[in-house]
Amino acid sequence: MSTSIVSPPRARQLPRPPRQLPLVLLTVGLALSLLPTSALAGTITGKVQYKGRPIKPEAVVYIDSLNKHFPPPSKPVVIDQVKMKFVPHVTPIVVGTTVRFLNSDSVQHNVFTPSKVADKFNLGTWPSGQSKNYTFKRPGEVVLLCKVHPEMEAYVVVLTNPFFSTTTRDGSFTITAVPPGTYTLKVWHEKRKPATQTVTVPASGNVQVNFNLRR
Ligand SMILES: [Cu+2]
Repeated sequence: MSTSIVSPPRARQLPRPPRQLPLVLLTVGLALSLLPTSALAGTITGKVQYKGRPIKPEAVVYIDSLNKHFPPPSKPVVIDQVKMKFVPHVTPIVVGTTVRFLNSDSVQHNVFTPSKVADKFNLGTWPSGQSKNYTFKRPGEVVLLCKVHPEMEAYVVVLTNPFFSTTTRDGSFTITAVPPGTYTLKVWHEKRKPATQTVTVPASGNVQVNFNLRR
């Protein structure tokens, strides 16, 4: 008895999915057509080499300038001090980003900079497990030093937009979600001269750019 009551609605429901499919396709098509063009984005990949070998230590590859304001991330970027080293050694950030400087060593560390673009800050000296914040307000290269350990050195590269990448051990980099267009792509390295190339990013897909630094 119960099966005879349940069965008819099931039978009626079966043909529905094929009928709904054109409506779904129409909705997806409409949604895609309403997306702003900035939703289209390509990827820049490549390698940075020095005298034919992967660049060491890491370089930063970035789009030089875009006439647009990019808000900094809402959460701080972390630079740690581990085994007497700043980690990471090179940190690219967008203007306005707050960096949280940690100390994970058992000894005390200090963080200061002689760089004017970061107001020659000195955050003081603090023990293991504590941290201090600094917000980088102007673009440029900032060297990080520790008064307790003169051999400690690292870099923050403050950029005007988030389209940047740090090179990996094999010298390769990937900059994702880049709006299509023609840009000036630059390489920053602590010891080598800056390099520049013009790059045209497609609406989707990949463009490859390789750098071979010489000095
Ligand atoms: Cu130190």
